[in-house]
Amino acid sequence: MRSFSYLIIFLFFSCQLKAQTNLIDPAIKTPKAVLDNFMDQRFGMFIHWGPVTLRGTEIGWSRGINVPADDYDNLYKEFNPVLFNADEWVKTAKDAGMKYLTITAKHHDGFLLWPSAVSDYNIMNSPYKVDVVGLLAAACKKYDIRFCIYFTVLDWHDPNYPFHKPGQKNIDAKADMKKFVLTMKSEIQELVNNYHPYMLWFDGNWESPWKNEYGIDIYTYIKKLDPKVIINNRIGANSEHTKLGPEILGDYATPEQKIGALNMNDPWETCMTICNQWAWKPNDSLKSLKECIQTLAKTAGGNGNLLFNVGPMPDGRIEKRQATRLKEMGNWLKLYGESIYKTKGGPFKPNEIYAATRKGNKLYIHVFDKKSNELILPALHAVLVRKAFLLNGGAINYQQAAGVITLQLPAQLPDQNDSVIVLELNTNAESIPVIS
Ligand code: JFZ
Repeated sequence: MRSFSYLIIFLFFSCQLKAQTNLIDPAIKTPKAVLDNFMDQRFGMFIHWGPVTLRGTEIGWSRGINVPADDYDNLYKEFNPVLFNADEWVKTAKDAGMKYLTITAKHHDGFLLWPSAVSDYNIMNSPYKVDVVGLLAAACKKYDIRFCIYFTVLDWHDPNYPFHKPGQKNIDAKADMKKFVLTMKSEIQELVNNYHPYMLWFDGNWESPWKNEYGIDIYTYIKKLDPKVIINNRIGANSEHTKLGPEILGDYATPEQKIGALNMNDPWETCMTICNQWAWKPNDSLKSLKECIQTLAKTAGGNGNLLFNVGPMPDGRIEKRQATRLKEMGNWLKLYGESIYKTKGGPFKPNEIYAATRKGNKLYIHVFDKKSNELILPALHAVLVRKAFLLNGGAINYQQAAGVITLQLPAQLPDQNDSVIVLELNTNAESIPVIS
């Protein structure tokens, strides 16, 4: 009897394991080399945009809350962003040192920024009548920026989706999820076939109508259209976006509005707004340059990417102050980019004083703040510092005793936001285990 129950338990767990590891056929999962390439980019531009900018409220979330649904759903009839210039947006990303760009082709309000044969609720029925997604894809190609597409799962506008506004609890009996998933697939087919995105950034997967089986179906479908497309971890029925694992669908984790934790195994990308709101809001508070640069350095220090969001205005332009802030980040990256792009994070955990990145035999210490004349780093055993110097500057005096590295900081740090000290090691910095 006893061994029988063990058998049952064993069978139960092995079935679970099988179900988990077989979520997606390993033969079609995005190859590691593709994801490694994605993680080398480190910095991308997120763009939240649509007719809702005419009201200055949050995209999707304000529908039926701050803006009556009927008003919201008719905004596209006035949406005429005549100053939109795809090249200018992409140049703004390029000058910021960004390597990829992700546009909200479809957000929770269901409006499509591309000419679609699937739904009339699209940009060609606005007075503007311009293929925003297509022009951005072309501009990205021109400036060598990888083009990515945000696509929502939940759609509060579609009658076939059971919820029609944020927080709704009662299911619309007239909704039809099977038809809804078919619509999604047709839209995704248009996007993948016409614009060849590097990545699809799904979102809105946390409401109860969405099931893992739909996510598996969509992931598999995309891979048939283009095996190389990268897919984030918001396509299965999970609401925990910071995690990755065999039970979670998708290629990389997506912590939101917070810097992800140091992780040398799972690829991740933090998405964060340059102001507070995702979509444009007049006079929204803008992050300081210090916060912007340190966010990027702490993200790289945790071995992740930063997808930094701007919300262009209803006339089609990115706000001058947002573009200026991005340019300032780009200026910093021109000097210090070596310590960000194509690096790994760690081995130290990022904190308020410093973060570390590494490449080859170099360890880059990003110094945020000078609390005293010395910066003491945790012990690195069996690793010797051969040389220490400021990136773009002179030598740094240091001692190393029992592994502990003590750096003598200059009287004044050369960069008030992030000064980088390079430590040349006697070994490959990338193989040092994480110091916890
Ligand atoms: C989601 C979107 O809803 C948001 O509009 C934006 O596009 C961002 C990048 O992703 O953010 C979320 C996700 C989950 C919740 C709220 C916002 N939630 O569960 O309350």
